[in-house]
Amino acid sequence: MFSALEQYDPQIYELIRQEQARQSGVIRLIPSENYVSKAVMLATGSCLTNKYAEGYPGKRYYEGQQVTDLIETVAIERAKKIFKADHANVQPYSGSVANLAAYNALAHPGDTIMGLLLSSGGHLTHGSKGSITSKIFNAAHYTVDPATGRLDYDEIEKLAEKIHPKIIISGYTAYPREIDFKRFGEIAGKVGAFHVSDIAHISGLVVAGLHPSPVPYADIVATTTHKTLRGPRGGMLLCKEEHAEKVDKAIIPGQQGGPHMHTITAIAVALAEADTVEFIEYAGQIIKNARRLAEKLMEYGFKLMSDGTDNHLILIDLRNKGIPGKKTAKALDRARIVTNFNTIPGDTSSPLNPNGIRIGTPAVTTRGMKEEQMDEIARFIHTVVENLDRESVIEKVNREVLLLCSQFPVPDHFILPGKKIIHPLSTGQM
Ligand code: DSN
Repeated sequence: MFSALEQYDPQIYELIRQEQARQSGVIRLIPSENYVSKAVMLATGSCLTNKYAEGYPGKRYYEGQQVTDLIETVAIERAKKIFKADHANVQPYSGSVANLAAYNALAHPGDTIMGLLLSSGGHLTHGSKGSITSKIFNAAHYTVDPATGRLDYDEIEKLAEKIHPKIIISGYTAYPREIDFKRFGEIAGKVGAFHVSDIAHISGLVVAGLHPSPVPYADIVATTTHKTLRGPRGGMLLCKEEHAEKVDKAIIPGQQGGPHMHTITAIAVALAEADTVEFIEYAGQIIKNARRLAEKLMEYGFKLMSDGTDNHLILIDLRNKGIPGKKTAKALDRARIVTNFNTIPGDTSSPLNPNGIRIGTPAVTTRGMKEEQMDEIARFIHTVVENLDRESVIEKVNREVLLLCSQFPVPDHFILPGKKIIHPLSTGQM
């Protein structure tokens, strides 16, 4: 397949190789990113990309579904099994679409949805200003306790009692602590709200049994499939039987047309991979790595949101260092350490230049890195942060990172044939 690509479109082939070299030659700490297996990659690039399949297995609007029906049914059954859910819909194109469909299944335009504020770690689609979710619905937000950086369930309950939302959203994009989904279910029950849980970040930890599952306590659970779950880029909805029909209708005809069958095929593969002892070990190592990285960063004087982590994610509050997040993320990138700048709770700066950096361990753990390498990564981050404007120091870290990357190669299917590329990123280029 790749030689055909090289032959027909050498320009794109070369760009893919450059991205492959980049992914191989940097420490990827963006907590929502990962490296998929060869099997997932193959399924994503398979002939299923050629098929339209509007509808659901056994109820399609196009003929020729002899195989697609079987594949989607396998994906649904695997999702139901590993998440212990009554019903699964594997068609959402992404987490954003999945969230919107969950709201549309349970609420009407103008109803109130209540989620965590973006700057406290919520997602855009949890009713953030600028998102279509805040235009369709009346959005209200809770925050984390600024003193502890943690959810304050009593405050969440008080707000819910005051505003009586139609939907309460749990699950986050930048929250490093365990979530009490049972309590959310109780709060929702008390005020007559539905409970939607967005576990895009932690779904891999949930299926591994290393984070409590919201499935018993939420009306609908939404997730992406490519973060800790380590599948292709896609989305999924899980729900109780009573909401199954509404959920399916919210996806099609509600929001989507033809499902991306190549993605659903790869989701099926990823769900089988997640149902293994090896995956549980992987998920456990993600958490061990994140804890170790957090501890080491704190030893270097970094202030972390909530003083640590329970999951795969760490939010660094840079205010005590007196440096902005964007400048720090750019300097780290020049040192081959890829992060994203992020708001932190109570941040008064613009989201385009906030005071935090968000990092996580799913991708480096897939490369086989363990606690010892987390110590090195913490040292690299400390060195860069203490020397933001000293390019010679950043260049030295850059070389050390490249050496570390070479000792923990990316999965071998990443390597497309051709002349070896060293990712060209170096000091001063960004
Ligand atoms: N963009 C994802 C993340 O990085 O958390 C959420 O959609």
